[in-house]
This record gives sequence, structure tokens and C-alpha cells, in this order.
Amino acid sequence: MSSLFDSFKLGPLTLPNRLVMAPLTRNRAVEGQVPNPLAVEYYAQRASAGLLITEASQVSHQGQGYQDTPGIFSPAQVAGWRKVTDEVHKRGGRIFIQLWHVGRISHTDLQPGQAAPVAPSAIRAKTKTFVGGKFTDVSEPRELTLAEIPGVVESFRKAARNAVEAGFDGVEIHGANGYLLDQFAKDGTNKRTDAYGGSIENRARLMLEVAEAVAKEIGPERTGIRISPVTPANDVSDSNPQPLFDYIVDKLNALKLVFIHVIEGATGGPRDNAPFDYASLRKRFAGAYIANNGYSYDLAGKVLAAGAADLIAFGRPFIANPDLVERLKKGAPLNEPDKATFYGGGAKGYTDYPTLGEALEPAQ
Ligand code: 8OZ
Repeated sequence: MSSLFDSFKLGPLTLPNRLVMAPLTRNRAVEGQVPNPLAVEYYAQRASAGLLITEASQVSHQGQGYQDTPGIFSPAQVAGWRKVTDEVHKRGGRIFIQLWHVGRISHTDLQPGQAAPVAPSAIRAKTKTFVGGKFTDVSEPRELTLAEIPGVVESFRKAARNAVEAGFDGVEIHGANGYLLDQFAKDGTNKRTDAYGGSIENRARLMLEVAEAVAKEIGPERTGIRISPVTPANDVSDSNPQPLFDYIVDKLNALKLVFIHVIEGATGGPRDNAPFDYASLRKRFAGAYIANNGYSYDLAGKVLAAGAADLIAFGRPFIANPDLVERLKKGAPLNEPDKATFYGGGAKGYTDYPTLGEALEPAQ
């Protein structure tokens, strides 16, 4: 029986507890898609988490889909992230960066040369992105050519190398939430007739090629991946997700990735929006299983005790509670997150949530 406050061996790392800070988009990057200097304090404040996973960070300019998200493809971005990892490590933490390509969830205003965003197929998503300070319909994408696909894999490989140079303990590949790798995997968004479309094997190919390239570059013990088998996020769907994700997880297991991070249900919504057997993924994968989506403290405890997951990722509670681990341990009340400051802005709603100590003894 394990509890949230037991330690866990994650590849070469020993996590002091089972709480993971989920990747959380905050849209505060500065000029050049460089992480905001305030991100140093933001992540370091949360260093008591078993593992921090950063906000999604684009592997290329083409991979950007929202304004002011950070990248991990330029020297200035690597230098910005280095300050984050140094401070997190100084305060005793461990941190992975989430590597992201948004695919069709973008807008021409965010793309190099105002080009169309890229996708497995030229099908526009019925969703919005945040650009120019407002929510706007995403742009019509164009289909990636077969010849361009190795370049996408290469951008993930380089980003993983950059992540190690920036001092990260590892990377999480973003294979979830209707972004590029999920768009290829699912048949609602992938209508290709080449080696990357049609069968499960073909649709999973890009995600698995990225996983293999990254694992080869920095080691499988530093490579995790996030998946969301049944999420409707960003207008993505699959007609038969169970065999698709059973296949993907078998292959990820063969690659010996260090974790799968599974969004159970609809991202940020109901956990039971569609039937899916998550235990089937757990059974197929020898590495760690990180469970996510709407976990209460009670549910987290039950799932860990039952051995159905190794680690639990919390999102919104970590936005509002830098000392979430201590608060849960003590049964202390939690700060409420302020939705108005989730995306964009400065220190307000970012680095100014009080710890328990600060709340009890307000600064003079
Ligand atoms: C919220 C807003 C923008 C992006 C995801 C990276 O859902 C995101 C995201 C979340 O994975």
C-alpha cells in the first residue's frame, strides 16, 4: 500500500512524494518565446512536489499555438530555462519540461511567415486559440507532406537535447489534448492515405517515432509521455480508442520510457465522458503510471492504495498552492485558484499565492 507521501523511484530520480505538478499553460513568456523571469520563482516555490512538469513548451516556432507560450528551441530560451532549473534544484526539486507541437491548434499570426498551421490532414478544428489578447478561431491548417515529417521528429529530438542543456531532469512529450501527435493518432483528425494514416500502426507512427528519437537522444529513463485516450479537447476524436492506445502503450513499453502520464476522461472535465479501460494501459506498461484529471485528495489516496497508479498529477491546486504537499499532509485548507489570472499577466495569480506559513503570519 502506498500513499501520496511515500517516496518513489522514477528512473534515476528519487521523488520524495507521489504528487506531480501537472503541466499548466500560463502565457507569460517574454520576447523571443523566452520563459518569463518570474517563472524562476514560480517553479522554485513549488519545488516540494515529487516532480514538477513545466507548462507546454514549443519545440519549434511552427509548434506554437497560443500567444506568449515559451519555447525550447533557441539559445535564449535554453538560457531562460537554465535559470528555472538551477533555482528548482537549489531548493531541492526535480523538474521535467513538456515538449509541445500544437499542429492545427494555431493561428497564422503565430506562425513563421504567417503561414498556415500544419496538421495530419487539412481539417480545421472547431476551437479557439488565444492570440492578440483575445480568443480567436484557429486557422485552416495545411496537410504536412511526407517529406516534412522527419523534420518534425528532428525538432523534438533537438528540443530534448536543449532540455538537458537547460538542466532539466527529463522531458514529457505532449502526446495529448488534440495537439499534433494526438491529431495524427486519432482517426477524427487523421485522414491520410500514406504510411502515417489509416491503420492504428500508421496513425501511431509519428508519436512513436518522436518517443524513440527523444529516448535515444537523452535516455528512456529521462523520457515520459502524456496521453489522453478519450479527451474531446481541441475537437479531437477516435472511433475506437482502446485498441489504439493499447497498441501505443505496448510500443512505449518496448521503448522503456520512464512514465506514461494519462489524462483520464475529458481534460479538465468529467472523468467518465467515455468508456475506457485505463487498467489495460497500466498492465501493459512496466514504467511509472501518472494519473491525472480532477483527482481529489481522497481519490488519489484510493488509487495509490489500490496500486492503480504510481503518481498523481494535480493541476489547478498547484497553481494556487505552492506548498500543496505540506498543506495536504497537514490537512490544511487550500487557496482557491483565480481563473482570471490563469493565462497571461504578471506576478498576480502566479508567484503571489501564499504558503501556509505566509497565510498564518502575513508580512508586515
Ligand atoms: C490550456 C490552455 C492552452 C493550452 C493543454 C497545453 O491542454 C494545453 C493548454 C491548456 O495541454
